[in-house]
Amino acid sequence: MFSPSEITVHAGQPVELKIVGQTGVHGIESSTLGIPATTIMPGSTQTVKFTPSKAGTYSLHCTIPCGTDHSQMVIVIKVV
Ligand SMILES: [Cu+2]
Repeated sequence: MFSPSEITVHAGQPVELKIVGQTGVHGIESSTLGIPATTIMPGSTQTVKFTPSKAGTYSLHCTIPCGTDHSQMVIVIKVV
């Protein structure tokens, strides 16, 4: 699961997201938001930098099939 499962960022402002892998291998990607395909390994920290351009609510699904909870592994990024 992504924790927190929802974040709010500002359009036009660079965002630096630090993602800490706990268990399992997960992924995040959004061409709309400019988030490159990123794999998060357990025990590692990935830094993802992007600058959202358009306001909106974006649901990002984990890009790697990671187990029974995979279908619910979503992070909502609100761009305001
Ligand atoms: Cu996952």
